[in-house]
Amino acid sequence: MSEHLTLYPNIEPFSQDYLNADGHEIYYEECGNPDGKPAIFLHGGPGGGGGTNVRRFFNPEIYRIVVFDQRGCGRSKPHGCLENNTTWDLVEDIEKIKQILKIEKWLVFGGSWGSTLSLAYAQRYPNSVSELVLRGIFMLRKKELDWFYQYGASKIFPDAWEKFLEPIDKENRGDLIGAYHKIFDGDDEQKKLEAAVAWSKWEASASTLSYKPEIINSFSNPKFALAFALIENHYFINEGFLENENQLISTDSINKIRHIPTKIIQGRYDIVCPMETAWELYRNWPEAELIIAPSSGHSAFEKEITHFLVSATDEYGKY
Ligand code: STX
Repeated sequence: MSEHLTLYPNIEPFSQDYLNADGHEIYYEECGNPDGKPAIFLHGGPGGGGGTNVRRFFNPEIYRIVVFDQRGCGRSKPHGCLENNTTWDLVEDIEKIKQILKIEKWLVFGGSWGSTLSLAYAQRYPNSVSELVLRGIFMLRKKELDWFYQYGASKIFPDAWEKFLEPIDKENRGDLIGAYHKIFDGDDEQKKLEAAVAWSKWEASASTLSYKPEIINSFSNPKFALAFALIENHYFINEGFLENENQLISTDSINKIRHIPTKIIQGRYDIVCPMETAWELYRNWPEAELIIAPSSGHSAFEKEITHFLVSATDEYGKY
């Protein structure tokens, strides 16, 4: 690709507020054109937070861009709170924010865990969704968790993997998500923090095709790492709070959203969420468009991936 589309310039929100629900204060903001086409950005992790760069995937003159920080992370409070924090709580939060903002339908944009949550939301509220832009597909099935947290990705990033193993005693390494959970659920705050940073750095190390120390550093920030690691681990231990692990990909579920214009954007060399999952989704949903970024990893900020994401919102911005 010779010319890449890049992120739109940074902009400030024109509104910011909190949704109060079940003891959580859930941050949300609007950016761009108040009269524009509504879109919501669903961040990854779970526990990653939205941040200020994700607005930039949308043309601010065309879109009314909504970003929210899922329960317990980013600018939402209490930070790291796992109570009343499930996939279906988040799905209800999204629908409530939509109602508060008097939006009828919106484009739903999500990568990684954001793609999981986008599917869960669209299948629960298909009439709320005008289009889907999904990246780095993750469906939280056992084989996907095993690949990244037990055996698989370890072969490609053995150096980073060694550091991920460090907080866990040798005899407990047969179930790493479980072993991390024991630490996160315990009382040793120092150990918890060290483990959270190790957990978070592992994911950062594998997220980009080439080595990006600045990304690894930002994931090491203790405040970020604690919410990110605790929330991810909580969702994984609970198998995403899904009825069964094929809930999001089953034909019955896809039938509910088959008619929604959808683009699936996937890095060929995504090590966090390998392309097999995107392929299986597309196999069950041929009406969706699958776009493979041929020389990219997982991150939305990989050059090609950013190009395809911006190109997708530009195209859907015409309708
Ligand atoms: N978690 C993948 C995921 O959703 C298994 C994810 N990875 N990194 C992120 O999200 C952030 C960039 C949002 C931190």
